[in-house]
Amino acid sequence: MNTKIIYLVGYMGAGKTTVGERLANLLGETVYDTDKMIIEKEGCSIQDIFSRYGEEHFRHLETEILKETSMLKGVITTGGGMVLKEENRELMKSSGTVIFLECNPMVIFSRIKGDAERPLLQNKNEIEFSSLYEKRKPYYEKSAHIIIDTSNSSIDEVVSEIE
Ligand code: SKM
Repeated sequence: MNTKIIYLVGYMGAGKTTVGERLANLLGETVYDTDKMIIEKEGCSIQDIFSRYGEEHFRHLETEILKETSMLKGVITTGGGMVLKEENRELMKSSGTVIFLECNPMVIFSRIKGDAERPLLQNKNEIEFSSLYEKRKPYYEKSAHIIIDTSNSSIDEVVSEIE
């Protein structure tokens, strides 16, 4: 397995960013977050990109950023929809180790509901949010070398399991 890069994939709110930062710290590596990189490069929020140019344009930017990060070394935390394109799944799998942070969508929903910076969360109730997760789950699973269930674990437990 290629461990030059550790990719964290999973649904929005699963804890990828926090786990990624702690993990990178522990390993003495740099952490890169694809959502943050897109925001910096485009100079506007993800919410703005979605509303001005649409989701498809965002997905294109996401793939471009992934290509850049695949040349780096470190921990890469990915947007919740990164696994949707086969091209992205293949690139991650061939350039690093992909870890899926599995989670219970009901638990996540209660934590992140109302977050205006998550366009795909807007106007969704708990059932719709969970059903989007169920639709995506096969893609997270397909993309991953390792699956870690985070539903009943603390951030520290997840980080030490990965370590
Ligand atoms: O990448 C962002 C964006 O809001 C889309 C997304 C998704 O499709 O689940 C998750 C976020 O990380």
